[in-house]
Amino acid sequence: LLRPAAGGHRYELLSPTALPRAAGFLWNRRMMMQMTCRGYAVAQFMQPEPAKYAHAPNLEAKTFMQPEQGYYAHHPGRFFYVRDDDTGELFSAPHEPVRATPERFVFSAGKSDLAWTVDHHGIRVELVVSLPVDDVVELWSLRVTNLSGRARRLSVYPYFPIGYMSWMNQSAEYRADLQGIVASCVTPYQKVADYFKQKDFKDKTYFLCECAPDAWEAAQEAFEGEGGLQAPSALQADMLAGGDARYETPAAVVQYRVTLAAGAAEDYRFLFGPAFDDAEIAAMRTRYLSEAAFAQARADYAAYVAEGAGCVAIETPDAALDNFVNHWLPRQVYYHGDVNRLTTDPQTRNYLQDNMGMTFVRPATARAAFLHALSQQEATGAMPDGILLVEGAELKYINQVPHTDHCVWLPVCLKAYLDETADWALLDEPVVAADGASLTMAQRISRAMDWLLKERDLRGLSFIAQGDWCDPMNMVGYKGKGVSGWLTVAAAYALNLWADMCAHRGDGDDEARYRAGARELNDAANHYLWDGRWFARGITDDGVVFGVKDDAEGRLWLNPQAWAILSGAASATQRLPMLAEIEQQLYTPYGVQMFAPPYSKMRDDVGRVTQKHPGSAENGAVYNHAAAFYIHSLYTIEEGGRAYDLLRRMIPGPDEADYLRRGQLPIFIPNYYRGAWKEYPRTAGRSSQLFNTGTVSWIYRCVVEGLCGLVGDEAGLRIAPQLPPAWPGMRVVRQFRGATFDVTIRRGGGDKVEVRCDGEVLAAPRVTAIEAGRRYLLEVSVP
Ligand code: CEZ
Repeated sequence: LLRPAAGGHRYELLSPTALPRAAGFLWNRRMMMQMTCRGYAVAQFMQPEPAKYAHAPNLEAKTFMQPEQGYYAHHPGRFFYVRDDDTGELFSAPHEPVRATPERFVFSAGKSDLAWTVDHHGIRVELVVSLPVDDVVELWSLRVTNLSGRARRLSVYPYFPIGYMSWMNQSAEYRADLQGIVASCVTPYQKVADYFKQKDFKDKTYFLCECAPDAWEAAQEAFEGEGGLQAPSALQADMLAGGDARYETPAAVVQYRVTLAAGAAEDYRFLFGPAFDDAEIAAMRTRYLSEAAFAQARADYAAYVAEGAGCVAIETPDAALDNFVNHWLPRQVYYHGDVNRLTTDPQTRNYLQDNMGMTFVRPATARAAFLHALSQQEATGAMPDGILLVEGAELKYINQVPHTDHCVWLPVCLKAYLDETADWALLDEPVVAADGASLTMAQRISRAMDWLLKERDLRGLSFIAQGDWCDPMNMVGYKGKGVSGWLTVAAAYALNLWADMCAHRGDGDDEARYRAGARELNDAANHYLWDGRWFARGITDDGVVFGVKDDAEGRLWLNPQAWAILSGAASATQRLPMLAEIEQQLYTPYGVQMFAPPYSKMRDDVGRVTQKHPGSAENGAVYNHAAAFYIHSLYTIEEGGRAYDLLRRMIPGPDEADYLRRGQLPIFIPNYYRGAWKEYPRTAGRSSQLFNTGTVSWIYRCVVEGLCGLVGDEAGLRIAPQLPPAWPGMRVVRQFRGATFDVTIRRGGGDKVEVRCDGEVLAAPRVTAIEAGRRYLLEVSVP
């Protein structure tokens, strides 16, 4: 059904029906595309806001990537029909729309391309799509091979639906001068001001052919006719009719007639993408549409993706885990950090956490991002809801809703960066904000911490306004009184971390002040929110404590527990019942749920989270971001066994039943797997397929710092691996401050970690005076 290939660099899925929504994704700095194994595609590019060039007509909030994206016959996709011109027999690759049962099917997701091999009735179709590094265009190659042992007369028809572009103006035609189909539209608008914003939009979608086709059709309905997409009417005729689309829904279909001798093959290349005008289309053709240019673009793009290689390579008893950690996890971290999920106003918490991940890939990017974020700090010390990345960007959607947690992420993410780089000079960098005030980074973080201390009620608990980390928890505090239990302990954790950093900088007064603030927050949490066996999630505007044992729904929430562990609010005695209750109430075979039981109806003193489908997203799914916090917290209290168990459940597979249930390839972590394990067992474990998630930076950190236990400090590398109980050992190659650490970890007889460095026993498990460029051999024995 599924297997790694090319030493883990690729994953192959051998059925088009078993995991129908299984998909791979590609991105560059201007665009992204996600394609399912069956040929459906969601692609968007930045102009500068996300926009589409192949359209589905009926998506609400259509610039979002949707969880569990639904696909249907007319959904955008990239399809290739093949007809036997003698028998009329038809099939299509990758699988849609004909859905013929192939003799062989391989969907091969690579790091820098997606590929398919589909055999049907003696004909092999091989497809590859890749992207260039810095342009918005899909590079498609197609090879058709005759395996049937006799000559065949075929028609080959790429079919790239363009879809409903605009109710104002849309059309398409074949352009002999450009050798392809060009569709044009006017992005709809009504306000005059939008004309000026949109007049430079790329309102053309082109499909270019390297070799002139024999025929074409540009109108979707004319192509489909009465036959439907499984047997389009236009494919009943000998040749496509050469039609155009005049205020009709455009499609790009071309026909090649080819006679293939036994064993012979034919290659084709195509470009698909958006453009402003003909000149741009012609330029793209010149730049990319040749065998040599494709090869060069693929090599360049592969090199770009390879820059996101991360800082560890592991060899453990679990080969599937190794594949994921060595190849795919850093790729996903890099995607988030390098292109900020292709938004112009990332949520502040996302921006900071995505850059926390970048610390392990390219620390200079993280550094610049922390400074950039702080340059948008408000005069009050508050951080805005989103960080604007380009000139003219605006805070949109969720960023217009006031959330109160953004300051927390500053010390939290900085901690990982400082551990990795020891770049303490960063804190003395001047940062000028919009009001012209120039403060050092350290002063700005202090202001942010002061803001957190100020935004509390009389009990000392943190106000939630219209949300904290949990976006849709929008009605706990919209009247101005409600407080967040999670934010209270998260703020305490942030203050403690900042107090540590102040101490390190020799700033004793600040250290004392923030330490005292953290203590107050922790005390308040214990006083008002400890429910006997766990911490409550918050207190509503009307004074109702929720996330407590008497709640029939939303009884136990993971985040307050994870962060109470991190903040120190939870004593070792409190942790015992907490961990036990989490295991009992929240564990599923697919990971740990964000809370349970899920809400079945609106609770208007909690908010929109209760309206999501039970078990989906924040309403009691295995929300991986929340699970990652918990895993991280477990590593900090040396619960490595529990931590690893949950970390492993986050990755699909390796057994077939698990793949079928999740419906996803082990090439990314989705933002959630369905929860509601007790209420809706049939759908539990199903992947959201959404690869945008704050999870990955945390999981990478958990692997490096927790599992491998290779954490930096101001002068060296500390070594404290936390092997899962069943493992006899593992190997790690860790890049750290320019040096390479080749680490062999074995379970030894002792009762503490013992390290030999280049053969010599170290007095403590820590390597100092690290020399860049050197290779260190570490032999580590763990209890
Ligand atoms: O968005 C994420 C946010 O990007 O939800 C997380 C939050 O911490 C992240 O910053 C948890 O709430 O209903 C909503 O608005 C949702 O909150 C989504 O937009 C959610 C999506 O899952 C996108 O990844």
